Amino acid sequence: MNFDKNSKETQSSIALVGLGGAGMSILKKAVEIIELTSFDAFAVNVENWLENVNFYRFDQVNELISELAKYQHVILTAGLGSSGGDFLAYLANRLDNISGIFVTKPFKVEKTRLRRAEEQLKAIERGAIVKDLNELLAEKPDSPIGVALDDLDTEMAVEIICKIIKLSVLG
Ligand SMILES: Nc1nc2c(ncn2[C@@H]2O[C@H](COP(=O)(O)OP(=O)(O)OP(=O)(O)O)[C@@H](O)[C@H]2O)c(=O)[nH]1
Ligand SMILES: [Mg+2]
Repeated sequence: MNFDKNSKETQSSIALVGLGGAGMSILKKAVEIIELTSFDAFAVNVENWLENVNFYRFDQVNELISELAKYQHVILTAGLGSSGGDFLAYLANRLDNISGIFVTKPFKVEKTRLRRAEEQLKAIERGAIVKDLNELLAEKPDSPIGVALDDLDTEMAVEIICKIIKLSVLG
């Protein structure tokens, strides 16, 4: 992680971008697990503040795109179905240095969001790793939903970190 934002020498070659509440939650897990020198962290449209994470709002999209274009690899993560997913699709189709997309698909009860998520997936012009939250209910029927989501965010973060390590090794 880059502690001096203006110093090119310390900028990592990998940016991890968490969009919306779920994206931030996954990003936060990744930041907790892996050393911050491995990637630069970006959060978009989130409420919670986190030290050493670069924050952007949706209306700062152009600034964000120029910032992300400087990286060799960009990894995006969000819970599809709402504004974070829309923004993820937008970024995914405008950057040519995307190296990974990690998203969740909403619960069936989130009918409108599920439809919106399908549209977002269709809009993303490249492959994405998709975790279906409905499988979570089947896998952990006895877990309180908050705990199951928390575990899932950790699993997603671990997958993202594996990707970051691969990219770091392979360049
Ligand atoms: N991975 C994960 N997904 C979640 C969690 N909570 C909710 N979700 C899913 O993520 C979807 C998007 O939620 P948010 O990320 O909060 O949406 P947003 O982009 O911030 O947009 P808003 O609707 O304005 O909150 C929800 O519809 C759920 O399916 C969580 O803790 N972890
Ligand atoms: Mg939210």
